[in-house]
Amino acid sequence: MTTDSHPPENLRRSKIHSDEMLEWMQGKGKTIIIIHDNPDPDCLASAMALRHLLAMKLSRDAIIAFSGMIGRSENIAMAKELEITLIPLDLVRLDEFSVVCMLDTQPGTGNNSFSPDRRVDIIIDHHPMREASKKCRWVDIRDEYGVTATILYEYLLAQNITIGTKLATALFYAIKSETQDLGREANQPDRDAYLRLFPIANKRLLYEITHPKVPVEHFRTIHSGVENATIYGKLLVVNLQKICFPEVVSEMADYLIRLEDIETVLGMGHYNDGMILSIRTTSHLLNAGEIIRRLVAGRGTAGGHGMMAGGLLNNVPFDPAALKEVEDFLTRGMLQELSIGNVIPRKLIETR
Ligand SMILES: [Mn+2]
Repeated sequence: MTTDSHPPENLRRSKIHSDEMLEWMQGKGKTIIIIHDNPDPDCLASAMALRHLLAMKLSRDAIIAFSGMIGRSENIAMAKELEITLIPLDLVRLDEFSVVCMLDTQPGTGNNSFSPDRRVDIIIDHHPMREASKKCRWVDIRDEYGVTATILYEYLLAQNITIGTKLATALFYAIKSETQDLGREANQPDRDAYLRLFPIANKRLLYEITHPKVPVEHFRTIHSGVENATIYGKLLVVNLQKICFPEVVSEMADYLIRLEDIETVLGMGHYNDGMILSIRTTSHLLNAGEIIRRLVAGRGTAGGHGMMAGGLLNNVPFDPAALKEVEDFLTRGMLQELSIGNVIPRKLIETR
């Protein structure tokens, strides 16, 4: 709690930016909030918060649109328990909207399905700024933040808007999951938001979200992940082969990075016509986002931050030879990036 009469710099920035943005939106018509494909807790909570802000300040009901699917059981539970209404982007008539907002992603990044030729008015994100984003009208990109939801939390605070228990739970869970309880890439504003939201978050709902029932595929994926993991010194590479939903690759990367002596995990899995990729690292000397962009250069799209990143390799046919070729090519790239030479690969689990 700030007792000082001058709020910290970040809150002042949130106040000025949200004031001006809301003022600009005053006379405008229908509003759409676009989040990234295969939504995660951060973009879900951010969208819920922006929708609430617009309802309270402008009496405007915005719609939240996404593409892909929600596959991870925790995220399905979050959308259900917190009643977050989402509309598939393909079902939306985009010409009806006069204000387009994009959250936790930016135009043309490859992780949202909004045509890069269309106008975006508002971007709120914590990924590094893209060239194309600079021409949008309202851009609030803070790549020093661990979570986009923290920025939206600050807007609500700055605008004196009451945060109900479901919204508080959503924002709290977004910060909790994205930063792994403030342990990963969290900054002071994320810590402040987490601590202030904790008392108002509903603990029973939080429990439902963090302990969902999971389908048998979850255990099959753990099985195949453990069986298909190869260790190259401090690097672990896991090829999950065919996956049922995209987020499972990052989920397994988070699971396997806990292995002793492993510093970096490269995960991959085949989905639709491509290969979903995820990198996790505990090394502060590496930048996962830059590494993954170099790995997929010319063959797909990728992005991320220092310790976590994701990407997609396009046009990978589903056959064992092609999957092996992709795994070998990415592994070579990773070994080069991490300057690992002359290492004898070994399986995580030797099977007979
Ligand atoms: Mn995020």
